[in-house]
Amino acid sequence: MSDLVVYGVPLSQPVRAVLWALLHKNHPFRLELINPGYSGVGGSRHADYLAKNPAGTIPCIEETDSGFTLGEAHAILPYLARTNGWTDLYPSEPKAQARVDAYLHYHHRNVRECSTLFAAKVRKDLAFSASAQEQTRKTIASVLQVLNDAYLANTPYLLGDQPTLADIAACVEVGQLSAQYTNLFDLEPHANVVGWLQRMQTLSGYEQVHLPLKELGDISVEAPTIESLKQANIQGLRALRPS
Ligand SMILES: N[C@@H](CCC(=O)N[C@@H](CS)C(=O)NCC(=O)O)C(=O)O
Repeated sequence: MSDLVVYGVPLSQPVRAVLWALLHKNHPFRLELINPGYSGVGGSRHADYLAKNPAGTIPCIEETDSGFTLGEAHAILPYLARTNGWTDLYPSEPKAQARVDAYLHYHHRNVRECSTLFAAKVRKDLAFSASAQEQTRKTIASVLQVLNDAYLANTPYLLGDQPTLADIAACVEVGQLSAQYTNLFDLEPHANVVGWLQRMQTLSGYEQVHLPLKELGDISVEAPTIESLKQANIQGLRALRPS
């Protein structure tokens, strides 16, 4: 079997989605650290990395035997599912599969906005104005309503009785905001979302990929230091190593 390399850092949401799916399916991989937004060696904007993923973002995967590389978490997850037969997470029945795809497309510029609040605290190199953050909060509020009142109105998971790639992608975004982790948004008014997040905690791999967030803790009042971000990523990396 080809060795699989995942490029990224454990604190990144789309990286965590890919790692979680791999851990859940007991699929071997190696995480190689790539710093998001950094143009030096080991950064996502360095020429060596851009040759693997022209978007300059993490995650990216590489299959060592063929040299095949692929960026974009929502291309990576279905690719891994298709090539490894993960039909529980990504059903092969066309209509059920299309529903997962629809969520994965909806996610961007909607659920993914949860990370803008996170980035505003941790990415000192990016400037997020107060009005932009206010707009982000409005988007998150309306997204939570869609998840709560539509996706999760009648089912325990977003698309039915079992978790799929859609749940993994959504959980890494929404869950990070909870009081248990960064405490950046009040999720409590959305009971279906809160119940779903609790159910997602029982999915294998959850603990490992959420360890860096636990390490980081509440960042709602005080933005984390570079050192605490580094420590959180180190703890996240340790959690992925076989004991
Ligand atoms: N659409 C991409 C987004 C990935 C993304 O935004 N990753 C961030 C880290 S969480 C990144 O690499 N940022 C690099 C930069 O800001 O230059 C995906 O889902 O894979």
